Amino acid sequence: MQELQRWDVICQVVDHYGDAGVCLRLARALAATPGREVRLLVDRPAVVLDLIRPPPPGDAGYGWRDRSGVRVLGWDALPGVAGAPADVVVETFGCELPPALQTPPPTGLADQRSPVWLNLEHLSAEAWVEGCHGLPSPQPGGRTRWFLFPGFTDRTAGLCGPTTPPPALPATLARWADATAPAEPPETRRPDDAPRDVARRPLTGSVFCYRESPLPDLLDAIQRGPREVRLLVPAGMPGTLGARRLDDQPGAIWQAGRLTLLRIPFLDQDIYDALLAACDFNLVRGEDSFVRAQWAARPLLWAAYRQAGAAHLDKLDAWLARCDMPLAWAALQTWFNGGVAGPAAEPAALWADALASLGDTEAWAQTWRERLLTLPRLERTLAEFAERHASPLE
Ligand code: TRH
Repeated sequence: MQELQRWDVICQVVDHYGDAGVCLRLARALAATPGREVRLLVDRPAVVLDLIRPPPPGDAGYGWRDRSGVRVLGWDALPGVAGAPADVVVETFGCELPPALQTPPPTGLADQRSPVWLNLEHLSAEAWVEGCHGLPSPQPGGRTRWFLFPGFTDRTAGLCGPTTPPPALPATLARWADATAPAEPPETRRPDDAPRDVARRPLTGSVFCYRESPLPDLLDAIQRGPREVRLLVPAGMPGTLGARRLDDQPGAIWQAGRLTLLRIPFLDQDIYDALLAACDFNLVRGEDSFVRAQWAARPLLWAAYRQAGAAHLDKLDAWLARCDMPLAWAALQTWFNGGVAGPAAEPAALWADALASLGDTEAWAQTWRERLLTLPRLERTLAEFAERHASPLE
């Protein structure tokens, strides 16, 4: 067994937080193996730093040292700090290598070999992924770039594991996440415009979706629905939601009917994971929060990242077929993503059905998490794959 200790994870931020979020998650998981040195090389370090609270020590010249030991570096800083070439380079989502890494390391030196060059692709539950996972792509100069695909079967690279141990929620956030506890300032306006399900405790949900998601329609349904719901809305999510206006200040509240919206800060990535586990259900998006919500083992509503030709609906259908969640929640996902959810799909009915099957969906979420625990762990798959394809030391 060779010892591949120096890893570079390469990140290019295309939009939002997902590129940075997936790469930080992977870099941390890789760094958990003792003796491994992991650098996260990112074109826009500020986006990675947004996910780490409090901010890690460091600066743009040296880079920032994350609490996991990962060193976060901007592509700009690379020529000055290049140091020894990595044993493994993990490009993500087909991004180009930063210019400083495009020249292969010199060969013929005692302890030098070409790095293993991996490209990690986006997550999908679609069947074609198994056929593409692990394929080589020969490159000019005799190097090989290997394509690895995360996924939901043991013939893919699997998923990054759950955060262990799960961090505790800060006290204020824990209070906000407990819909049975009063939020500050006191909630006041409660027009009696919907049948109230007094036998049931209020629910808490978190909300992280896209501007184009039909969130205002879902909020209308919740507001008029049978059950009290408090939704936690992170900073950065729009506060204008249909006729509603939620202030940006953490702790701000908007309330009417069965619905309370409560603004929370944008959280540290690990604390966000803990929040997902503390909520009764979660609205998540993209890739990383989608996976974390599944590890959290709570009912989830996924806003898939919209793609040309409605390719995101193929991704959604493939995941729904694999995870076999209760039909009412599956229909809610399809509607929320712009698909055809059934003949009578309108948000109020979809929400009422989802509430009626909440207990079944909670049980499903636990079972599905158990299934995910049997999958390969992404960080291990990458390490084992790199060991198998490393060139021998010269
Ligand atoms: O932000 P996303 O929509 O990201 C994306 C990107 O658009 C990307 O280009 C695309 O490739 C990908 O989706 C499919 O959603 P995602 O993937 O869930 O990433 C969000 C990250 O932000 C995730 O790591 C969780 C983190 N996060 C926090 O750390 N704190 C918070 O408070 C919240 C709300 C999120």
